[in-house]
Amino acid sequence: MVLTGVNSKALRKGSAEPPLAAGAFRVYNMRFCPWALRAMLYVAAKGIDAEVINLNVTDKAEWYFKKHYLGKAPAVEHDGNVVIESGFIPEYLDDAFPESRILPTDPFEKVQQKLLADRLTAVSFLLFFRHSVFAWENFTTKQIDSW
Ligand SMILES: N[C@@H](CCC(=O)N[C@@H](CS)C(=O)NCC(=O)O)C(=O)O
Repeated sequence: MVLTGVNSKALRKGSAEPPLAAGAFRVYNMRFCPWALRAMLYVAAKGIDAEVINLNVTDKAEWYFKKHYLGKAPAVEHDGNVVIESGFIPEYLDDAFPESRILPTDPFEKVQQKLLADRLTAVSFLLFFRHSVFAWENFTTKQIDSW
């Protein structure tokens, strides 16, 4: 598994859409975003070769709205499809790459996993706010640009 572009500069308004090679798998990421990290962790855990495009979601690139109607991170692009929402991306990845399935298939276990994911989302949301939004004055477009 190779993740390329993890440390690439965050793209913002005015940037050009990076060309996507045929058959390439792409993750639209925002650094330090817990929802984007969820997508990145699943892609890495499943061993998918992926190109990571970092986004500045405080100054969104115009072209990105063609991928995500709200311009949020994360999203994954694969075989001409863009899948959004960190809660749905793992399910998509397991269906598209069943050879490295992570999520349970048993109906009861599936529900337990979703309940756990919901509970953990609430925790990661609180941590994200504690570390970024409560320090919003330091969380500027300029700072994200320098990541
Ligand atoms: N429900 C979404 C939330 C994603 C989200 O809010 N991402 C933030 C970055 S941490 C974002 O893109 N914010 C920009 C915006 O809200 O316009 C998911 O789970 O994928």
